[in-house]
Amino acid sequence: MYNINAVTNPSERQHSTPPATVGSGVFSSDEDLISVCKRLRRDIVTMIAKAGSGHPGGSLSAVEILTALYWKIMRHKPSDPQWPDRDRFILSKGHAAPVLYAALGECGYFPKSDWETLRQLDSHLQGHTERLTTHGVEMSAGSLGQGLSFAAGAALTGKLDNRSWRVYALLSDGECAEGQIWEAVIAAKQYKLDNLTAILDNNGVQLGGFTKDIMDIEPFNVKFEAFGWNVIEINGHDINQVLDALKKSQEVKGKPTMIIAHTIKGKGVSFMENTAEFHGKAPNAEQLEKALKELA
Ligand SMILES: Cc1ncc(C[n+]2csc(CCOP(=O)(O)OP(=O)(O)O)c2C)c(N)n1
Repeated sequence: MYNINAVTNPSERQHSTPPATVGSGVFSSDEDLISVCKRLRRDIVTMIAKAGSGHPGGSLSAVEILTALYWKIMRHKPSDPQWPDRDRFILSKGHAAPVLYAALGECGYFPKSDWETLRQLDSHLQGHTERLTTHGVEMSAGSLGQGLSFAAGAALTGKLDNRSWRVYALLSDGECAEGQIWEAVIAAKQYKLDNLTAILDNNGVQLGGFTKDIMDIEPFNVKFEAFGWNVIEINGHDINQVLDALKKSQEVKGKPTMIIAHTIKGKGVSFMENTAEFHGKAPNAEQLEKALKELA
């Protein structure tokens, strides 16, 4: 197990030597991405079931987005998580940590067996992401609304330092009720952050029900356009649409891009789809078996 030596004061935690699992190069894979997505979904439900708690719904909705980013779009080195020239991925919806842990584990940032320790006290895989303990995690998250500000700051840093790496940030629709998101939207346009691509996992469901019933923020497209962003709308479960949108965002000059990805919360597991029930609940043994059958 990847142990952080039971350091209890988070400020004392350090990255240990990265695991040399996939050589020293930039990650690349020719694997069929639809198979990768299925595998990530199986990883997610399995690790959450083992932990007995966690957030399957918003993890499953983002699978194609992370697969496109980590398998095809981003330049990153699992053997060197702090590689200065890496593209940065910011998971603003930190409760969806399992989808990021699944992608990072599959890419070789840490042994896959670490998933079994999800949410345990001495594990580096906490319920919400922690930058100082998990290889590949760029931002400690969990308090919604902060990730776009962090991403805009990173993108501005890249511009000021004249670096070619890009920043990708994943937001969620319920999260957009946070005012800080809109402050970041304004700032990213002001600083012409065309090295920033944000992706909105627009699954329409949050912790306690449908987003439109709790705080209706739609329509997103005209709002982001009015704030000066380039906006692309896609089906977030069509991997080719996700790839195309991400590539297009790399070509845009003078403004940031928001990809509104229409997704389904709990995608891939029938009884988790489009419901708040599995926002933050682990499947029991019987439900896990059913989920894995559906994801076979
Ligand atoms: C600032 C803040 N308020 C409330 C919460 C509690 N919370 C955790 S997840 C969640 C719902 C998130 O829904 P959404 O943003 O749509 O995410 P997704 O559906 O993609 O899981 C809430 C309210 C939080 N983590 N942070």
